[in-house]
Amino acid sequence: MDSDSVFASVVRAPEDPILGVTVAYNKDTSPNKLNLGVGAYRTEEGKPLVLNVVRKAEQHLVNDQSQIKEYLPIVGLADFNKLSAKLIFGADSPAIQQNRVTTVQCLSGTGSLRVGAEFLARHYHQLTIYIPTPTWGNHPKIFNLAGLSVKTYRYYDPATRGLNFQGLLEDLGAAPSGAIVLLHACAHNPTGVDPTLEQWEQIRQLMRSKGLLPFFDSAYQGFASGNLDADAQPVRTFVADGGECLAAQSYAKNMGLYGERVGALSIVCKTQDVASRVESQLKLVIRPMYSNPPIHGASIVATILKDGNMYNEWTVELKAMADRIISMRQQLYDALSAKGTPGDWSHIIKQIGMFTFTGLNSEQVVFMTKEYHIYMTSDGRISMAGLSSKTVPHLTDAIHAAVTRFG
Ligand code: PLA
Repeated sequence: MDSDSVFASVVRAPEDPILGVTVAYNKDTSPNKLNLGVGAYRTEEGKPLVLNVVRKAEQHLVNDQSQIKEYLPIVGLADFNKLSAKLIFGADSPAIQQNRVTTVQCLSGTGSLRVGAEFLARHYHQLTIYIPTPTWGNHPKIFNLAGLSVKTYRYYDPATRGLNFQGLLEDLGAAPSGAIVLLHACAHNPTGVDPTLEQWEQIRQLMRSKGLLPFFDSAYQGFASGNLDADAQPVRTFVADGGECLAAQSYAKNMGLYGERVGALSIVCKTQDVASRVESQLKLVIRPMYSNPPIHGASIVATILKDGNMYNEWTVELKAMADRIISMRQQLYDALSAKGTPGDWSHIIKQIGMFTFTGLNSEQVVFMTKEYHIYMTSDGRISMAGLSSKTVPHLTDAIHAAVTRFG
């Protein structure tokens, strides 16, 4: 009997708003079903992709008898950490050369955000973090659980389907001095709307003048433009001014290492001495949480990043993924235009990165899932990486029917 259980009063929790979409998709038996929920790259054939260069690195690791399975240090694989900092801050970054960056290997982007947030909750004087509206749904949960208090700043303007730059400047301008600000480094999720470099420069000046602390979430480096350096440019301008910041990196998307859970947290400090004390405290955050990070994924990344040929091969494969997404944007836009679907759909080709924030409302989303077996998050976000030339017509029909019916 249920009532005999000591857990009898546990109520059923709702599915996760993003990962729950995949759960629902998996239960659907329709041959036409299409999962545009989670941001996971698919090939033109709709299949998950393991990069050739990743296979190569794994082969290399398997053949290398010196590879062992000992515990890593609490901060992770040293090579991986160094190379990850170089990847985001640039090979010639003065902050790296001056040894004032500490980088610790964490459990992908999520784990890096969580470790960074717990460190801030313990050691930073301002416990408020500002996140954009909207943002990735896990952000407020991660920061709240780490002990930070979450406030929002305006970001997206539904009327223009672009950036509410004025609102952003007003809200950050009104934030208390020293507050933490979460910034999507590129390819903003879910909106696909990024500031221009000129706007980034204004944001940087405002934040530095008020002493706001930037915390970059870099989950899509290389996925916005297809170029790793171009996508890291906003972060690099914040480091170039000599100020401090945090950055959480994920290799889930750009190396397709989703399930390996490989990422890094870097904290750029004013001096080498501060950086080394910060690192000593990061170890105290990590040790009781999961002790030390897993070795395999980080070894794959380090193998690729330190070998010139493999690195180049990676950039080519990464660009191919970014290009396929960009071509999906064009194909979907062209198909909706050809069909004469009511409304302006130009945001599909203007937005950047993995997602299109379609503007479809929750009623239209429910309809498309029920009638067309197309799965997406209820805010109308679709993963362009889940689309292919073959499925564009089906999605076009569904959007057309949804906006005609519930316009
Ligand atoms: N930050 C942002 C902005 C993200 O979009 C995601 C993943 C992460 C961090 C964390 O990724 P990681 O821990 O796997 O490195 N967002 C996905 C998946 C792709 C998810 O929700 O977990 C999404 O569909 O939004």
